[in-house]
Amino acid sequence: MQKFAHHIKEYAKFYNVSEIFIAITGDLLNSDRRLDEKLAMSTNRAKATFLGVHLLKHFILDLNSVANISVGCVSGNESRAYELGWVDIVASDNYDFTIFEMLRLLMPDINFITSGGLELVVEVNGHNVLLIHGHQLGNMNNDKIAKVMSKYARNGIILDFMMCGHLHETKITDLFARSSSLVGANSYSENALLLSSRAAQNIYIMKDKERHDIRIDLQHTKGFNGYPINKELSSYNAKSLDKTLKKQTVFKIVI
Ligand SMILES: [Mn+2]
Repeated sequence: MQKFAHHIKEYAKFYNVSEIFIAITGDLLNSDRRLDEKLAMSTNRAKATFLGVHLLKHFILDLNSVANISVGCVSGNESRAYELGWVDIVASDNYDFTIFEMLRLLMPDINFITSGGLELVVEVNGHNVLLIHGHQLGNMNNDKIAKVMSKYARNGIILDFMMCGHLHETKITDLFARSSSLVGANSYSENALLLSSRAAQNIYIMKDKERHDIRIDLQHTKGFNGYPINKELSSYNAKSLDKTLKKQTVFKIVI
């Protein structure tokens, strides 16, 4: 995230940007309903929620040092608290919504926008942009994208652009873009979906009538130490590389 913020700030300077909209497209937390996920989890959902809030707070403040910030959020499928749902009351029973609302409480000077559900349309510098997680979009081919666009057109909203995530692999086209994941591939995307991918995120520069889409590679983080959350990591008892290496005996008997 810190590396991503570094590159956002570089592009913001290059394009003389004064407003940044952070689009959170869901799945801030992984699910723990499958055995694979249980074995790979670093901590439980409640603790991961707070760690997510701490990390995103640092990220937002970092970007806020160069521009005004708005944040939008939709819910994903993995981050659901209970069941995957399609009505807002079920869709918002989701850790994405929880993390987003905690950030809103923590940061009253930042503009937070959510529909509380699975889709959100935001006008960014004249571009009508749909935020959607992507589990609704199947293989995300052009037919699916056109269907979503026509659904909105029937309600009088002409979408200029759609952005999503979900598949952990970058795809950028003229009217639709998907971000990879900050964590890169996971076992599901790599071994079940057979998608080879790298940690990456996208930046979209919205100019008056044009858009520049940029993929930022985040696979390697050399030179970045990360945001200072060591205190929170230990208080929320997350698994760390250190903890897996250091085995301490409870009682030391010295003779
Ligand atoms: Mn997902």
